[in-house]
Amino acid sequence: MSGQFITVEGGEGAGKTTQLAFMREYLEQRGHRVTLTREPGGTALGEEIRSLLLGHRHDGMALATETLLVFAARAEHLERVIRPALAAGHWVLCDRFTDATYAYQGGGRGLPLERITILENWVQGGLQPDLTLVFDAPVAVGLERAGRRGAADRFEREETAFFERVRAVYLDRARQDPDRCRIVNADRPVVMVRAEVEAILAKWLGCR
Ligand code: T5A
Repeated sequence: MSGQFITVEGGEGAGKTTQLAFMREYLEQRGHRVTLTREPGGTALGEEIRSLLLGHRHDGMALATETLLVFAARAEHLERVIRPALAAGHWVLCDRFTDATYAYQGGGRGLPLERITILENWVQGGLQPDLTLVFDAPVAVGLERAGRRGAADRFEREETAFFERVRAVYLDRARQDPDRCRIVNADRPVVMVRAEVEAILAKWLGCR
């Protein structure tokens, strides 16, 4: 089987990174070579852009700037990591991708979604994830979990309504694209979420 592109999405503290470690283990145990990466970031340049986006040095950054930085990091990521890994037959597990831009810059900040689609078409040239898991939990639950990590980044300082809009866009996109997306109830203990993730992967692998 050729390389597959799997993304995980969801609001702050939904538990994506925790589950990605399990997903990697699950796939490697079944003989797949896995490239685990994240956005924004995943390359040296992308990680520098990440620090600009998440840090507080440019708190008042314009929405267009923020969105273009996200896609600049993504262009680099696709060119240097994602496309080469897929071409080499690796399974790419990516912590957030373009659904996050629709959710955060579109839903959260109010950027017209058509503008994101223009950038998506340019930068991705038709490449889309094969499977996307959307981890869904009430905003308060996710923020409480994320808050345990310490200092809030530039996004985590937004108000609750921002994250409610993010959540709504994620759920909307997942429901509109059921072939690609699976919604995971993340408001449960880690082991229960893991069991659902494994069941989704097992079923999906069985259909490939
Ligand atoms: N962004 C990103 C955009 O605005 N546009 C874009 O296009 C992209 C790609 C990235 C930020 O960038 C923005 C969105 C984000 O704000 P980040 O730090 O990568 O920043 O943000 P998150 O991905 O949200 O990282 P978090 O660590 O906050 O969330 P995770 O990965 O969902 O959660 P995780 O697994 O690290 O867990 C958080 C805590 O909760 C515990 C864990 O042990 C950990 O302590 N936990 C649970 N506790 C109880 N029950 C469970 N089921 C738990 N699962 C995990």
